[in-house]
Amino acid sequence: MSKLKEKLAKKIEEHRPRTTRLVKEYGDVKVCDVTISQVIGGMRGIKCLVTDISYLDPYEGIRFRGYTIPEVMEKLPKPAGCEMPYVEGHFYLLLTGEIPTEEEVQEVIEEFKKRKQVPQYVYDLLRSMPRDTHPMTMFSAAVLSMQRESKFAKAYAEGKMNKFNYWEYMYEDVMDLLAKLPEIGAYIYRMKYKGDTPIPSNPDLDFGGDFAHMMGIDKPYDDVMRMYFILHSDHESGNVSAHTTHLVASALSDAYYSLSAGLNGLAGPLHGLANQEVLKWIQDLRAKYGDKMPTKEDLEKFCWDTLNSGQVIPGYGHAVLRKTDPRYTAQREFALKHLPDDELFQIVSMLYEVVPGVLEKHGKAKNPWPNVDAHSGVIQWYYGVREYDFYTVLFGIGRALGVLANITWDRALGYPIERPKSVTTDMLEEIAGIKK
Ligand code: CMX
Repeated sequence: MSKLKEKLAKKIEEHRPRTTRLVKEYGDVKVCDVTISQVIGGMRGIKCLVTDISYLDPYEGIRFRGYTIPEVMEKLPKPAGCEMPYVEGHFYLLLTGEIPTEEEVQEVIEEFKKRKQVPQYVYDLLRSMPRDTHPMTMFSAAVLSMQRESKFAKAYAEGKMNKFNYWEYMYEDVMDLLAKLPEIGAYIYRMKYKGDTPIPSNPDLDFGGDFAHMMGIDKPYDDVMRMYFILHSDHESGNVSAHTTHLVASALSDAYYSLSAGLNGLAGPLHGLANQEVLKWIQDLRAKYGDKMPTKEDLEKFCWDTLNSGQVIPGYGHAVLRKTDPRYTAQREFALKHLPDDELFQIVSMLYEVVPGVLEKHGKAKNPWPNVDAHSGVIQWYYGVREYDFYTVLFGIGRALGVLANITWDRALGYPIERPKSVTTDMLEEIAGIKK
């Protein structure tokens, strides 16, 4: 057993009695009430999911295992000469709740190395798809196609497992799957946009470093991607990609089925696809003003044109956050250091000054501030990744770290199949006292 798995086994044993006790002794204690607007309005704010891996405060933003983004970036071990921490160390933190030592990070790197070989049939599948297929469709299909490798599904079919060791097979699938995602993502990119010139993996590199190498982009893109994967990893359990992955896994579907489903949710324009929408929107803005740098007044007018045509301003607003997303701020700080004079970055900075005021005047969005997606495309663009329909795949590789850590714990703690109850409109009208 790997040291990471051993550590996890110990943590799970310690944690299980807490969950059992809450259900057995305090199962009837109320957590919150539910209103009609929550029932109709996408369950917004209903407290009905459990995760200890991250927590999103509306005003502070995300904490991973209790650590803020600056704390994570400062405390996790980094590769020599690099600005950003190892992605493997962040995964260790998400899974165990502990900041790993350099040696513990190296063990995860070794684990991934052993598991990173992508089966040939995945490449064959990707190559058989029409080249204009959206990269998220390719990515999700690649993940799903590997379901035949699932150790959980195989052991379940053989009747080998009992409930208490389900998680061990889930862990194996999660590690196998995560190790392959950078190569699959980079392969899609090079096949689709770079004249079908995939670059083989370099086994001596870490998750972020190898991804940058396979994308064919020089330093500091490796640091960009370490930062990017860490920032996008987890945002507690209620967002569409995390919730979908959890929901599908709750039926004892394996990690391949579950992650593929979560990625399909991430591909929606109100969720992860917003990063491509932001770049598209900014390119439309630039096309409108030609070579001239737009003024703040131009930007304001462009925002109103978007809103008046019934569209949302991509990259702004959030279902939970009520301030600037600290994931936006972390990327802004990186851009201020590495690309302060970039024209696109300057437009993004001006938008930060203009959009919140416009959205406040518009009076609909509960949160007028930027989210993670408002900034991510600009940095990718600067380092040469200009095919913006690829951006959500980058989000997906990062998001996999969080959702896969979560479903490992879901299975360890025996969370049951998810099954909320629906009501009819007649029933709601009766509850509201409109109808007798
Ligand atoms: N531009 C215009 N209108 C917006 C808006 C925006 N950026 N954000 C919210 N609104 C509108 C909503 O469409 C809604 O309008 P209706 O009452 O007509 O339906 C109203 O304001 C209230 O919405 P809300 O409660 O503030 O926000 P929700 O929780 O319903 O939705 C989100 C959250 C992110 C989907 C929404 O803010 C949005 O569409 N933003 C733009 C897309 C985006 O950036 N998505 C990425 C989010 C981060 C991620 O998951 O990757």
